[in-house]
Amino acid sequence: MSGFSLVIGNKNASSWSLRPWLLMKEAGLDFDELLVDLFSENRRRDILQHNPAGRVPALRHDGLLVWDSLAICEYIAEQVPEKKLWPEDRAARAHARSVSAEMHAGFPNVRGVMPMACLQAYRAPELEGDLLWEVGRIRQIWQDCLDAYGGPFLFGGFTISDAMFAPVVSRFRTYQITLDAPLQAYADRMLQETAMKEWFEGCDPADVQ
Ligand SMILES: N[C@@H](CCC(=O)N[C@@H](CS)C(=O)NCC(=O)O)C(=O)O
Repeated sequence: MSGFSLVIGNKNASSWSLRPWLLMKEAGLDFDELLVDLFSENRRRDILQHNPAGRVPALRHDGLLVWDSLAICEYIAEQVPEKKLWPEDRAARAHARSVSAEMHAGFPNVRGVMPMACLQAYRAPELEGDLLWEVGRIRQIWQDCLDAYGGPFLFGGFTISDAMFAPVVSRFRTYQITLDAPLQAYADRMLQETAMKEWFEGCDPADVQ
């Protein structure tokens, strides 16, 4: 037993689950995975057995329950401070927290029009209105970070911010969203991470919204 148990949804579709799962893998943590089928008619009952908030992901550790993807990522960062899952520099850390919170709370059009479907390849949606603005905002966030911290990840080494944007990287591939070369290089770098590939290997293409 590793001591960590992470409750997650179907890997092909559960963007919220991917974030802490990826962070824990990148941090080299050993953990048990508990899978809940979000496409089952019993999903609410099944999730409630783990989390009274009725959502995945949720983490059990040391007698504690931690739920919500960003709260779990924060908790993990505290468990392994030597992994520097937030940037060490105060200003960079404030920046990383801001873009992570922005991703966590925002981008409803990206979520709604382009649900995560890791193994699928779909035609690009019409980029207009609020969707165009949100995609442009993500491009801007990534560009600002890569310019300021020099890559290869948003804040240099892999941080919580990369985990928070990982589902967007997958969505941009699925929906063929074009990116300038430095941004595509970042997305490709993420897609080539061993842990991302492991997540994709665990996906079932039948699990689509
Ligand atoms: N803000 C939450 C959102 C979690 C969430 O919405 N999870 C979805 C799956 S990706 C869920 O549990 N859905 C269950 C349901 O709708 O019954 C987080 O960051 O963890």
